[in-house]
Amino acid sequence: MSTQTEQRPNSDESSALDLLRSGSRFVLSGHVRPDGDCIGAQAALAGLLRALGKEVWIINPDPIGPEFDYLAKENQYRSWGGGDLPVHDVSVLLDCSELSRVGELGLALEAHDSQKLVIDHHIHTEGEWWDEAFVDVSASATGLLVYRIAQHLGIELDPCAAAGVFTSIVTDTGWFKYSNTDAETLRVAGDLLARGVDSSKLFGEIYQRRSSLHPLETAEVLASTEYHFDKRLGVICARRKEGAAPGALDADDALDILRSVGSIEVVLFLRELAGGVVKLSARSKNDFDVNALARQFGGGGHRKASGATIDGEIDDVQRRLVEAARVGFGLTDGGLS
Ligand SMILES: [Mn+2]
Repeated sequence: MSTQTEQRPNSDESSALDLLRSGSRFVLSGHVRPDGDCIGAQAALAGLLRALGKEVWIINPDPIGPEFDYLAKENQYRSWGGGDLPVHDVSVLLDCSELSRVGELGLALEAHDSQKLVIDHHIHTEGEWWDEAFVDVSASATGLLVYRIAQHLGIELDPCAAAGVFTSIVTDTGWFKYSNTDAETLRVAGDLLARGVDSSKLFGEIYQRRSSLHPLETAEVLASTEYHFDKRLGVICARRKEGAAPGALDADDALDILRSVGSIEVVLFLRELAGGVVKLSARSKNDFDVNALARQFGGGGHRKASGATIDGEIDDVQRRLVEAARVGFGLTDGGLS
């Protein structure tokens, strides 16, 4: 009843598989503010490593969101606050291949004498600091790569690991809406349902347990919408409120509504964080390359979905982003706005 992986592992992938087989103590990590793909892929890899009799720690730069707590029943997600890392011989970075996205934890992992493995689907531009890599930038989610790994290793995913892969896929494809939803994605999702994953239950867990403030916060940030360049670009700013706890605002919810506008090609979501830092989420509906846009601001990701953490005052960051988008659209200075 399993879906066979179409391809045999290439030589890089075979070396990565060998490291997973030969290691005994693993630290799994990921990027700052870990998302559903990162957390789901970690749950899946932790499950399959345990099935191989390995010891596993999951240590991220930040805690996981409460919407993913169903994956924490079988796994302990630690967030790193400094200090010694557990004794380990292999560290695995998932859904990220650039140490600059792992915060201080990245430096600690790099300094450790463990073997390094990355499992990722992002375009990377920084140097190759790892020993082994299982990377496919065409994969819809990192969790899909862990599914392929399980197939190559001949390991049956346990229920939590299967829920992890499903979580990765649905969060990175916008529940199968985005253009990264390919045939393999749907075949694997189908296989996971056949293994007992409850799609509707997981939808409820992830998207229907939010605070009563969620619709109000979403409405408030949507009211900040600014259009540029004949409404081809839409920009939303979520300003930080002094003394307010960080809300459960989901950038993709607001971006989805803005993306539904017919003329819109690119949407930018700017979230003001403490300490003069702005978090950018950028999405494109067509050929506009938001990875290239985010790269100019020290971030990156994919052609149609990217992000960056940018130092600066939010109005100034917004102005710089709109100017960069103007160039990205091929419009000259002083053109339509
Ligand atoms: Mn991902």
